[in-house]
Amino acid sequence: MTIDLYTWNTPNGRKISVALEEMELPYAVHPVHIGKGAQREPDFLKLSPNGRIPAIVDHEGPDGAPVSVFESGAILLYLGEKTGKFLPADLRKRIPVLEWLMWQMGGFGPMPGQVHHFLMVENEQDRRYGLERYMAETRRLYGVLNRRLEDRDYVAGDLSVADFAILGWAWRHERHKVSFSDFPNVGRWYDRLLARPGVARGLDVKLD
Ligand SMILES: N[C@@H](CCC(=O)N[C@@H](CS)C(=O)NCC(=O)O)C(=O)O
Repeated sequence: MTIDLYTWNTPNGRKISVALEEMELPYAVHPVHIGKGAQREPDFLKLSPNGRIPAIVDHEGPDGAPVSVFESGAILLYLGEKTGKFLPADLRKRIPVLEWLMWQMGGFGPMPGQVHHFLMVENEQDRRYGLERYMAETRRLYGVLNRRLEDRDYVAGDLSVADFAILGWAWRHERHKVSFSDFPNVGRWYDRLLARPGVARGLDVKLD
């Protein structure tokens, strides 16, 4: 049965369309126009109480009854559990997937997100302060990722939901002014992912 995906054309939204495509799950996109405040409408808040996209409704939940999930990291883990794809069952193998997924959710998203914000701030002094702080942290995180990818193809063993989570933000590297020429292992990982038809479909599908 089709999964309802409530989303918008943003990094956190793209993580889920990529995962759904790669997992070959049927889904229907319901655009939530965050520029017009649709994320604060009462019906959407019932699914996503934090008022942020993405959220999903799976009409065939764990016990066969519908279930809704918000927070992109929770959605990725749910879909991985549901399908048995891109999330190892073995605990030792799952640990790095959880580590790199949490690393993305806690830093490699919030930090470049602040760069996107401060790039639009009009006051020169405020913009400079914000950009200095958050660009430095964003570049530090790209450095961490670049070192991690020095001797491996994917961040946590086999291709996993952690790669999809990180990809959502790396997909916007130009917007937060990062060049892959400074982080060549990240660039190779990015090209490897984009060469996958499922990833390409997930990044292309219309979300707005
Ligand atoms: N931690 C949340 C963050 C979600 C998030 O920040 N979504 C943004 C779009 S990428 C949003 O809905 N923004 C609307 C707003 O800020 O009001 C997740 O990963 O799902």
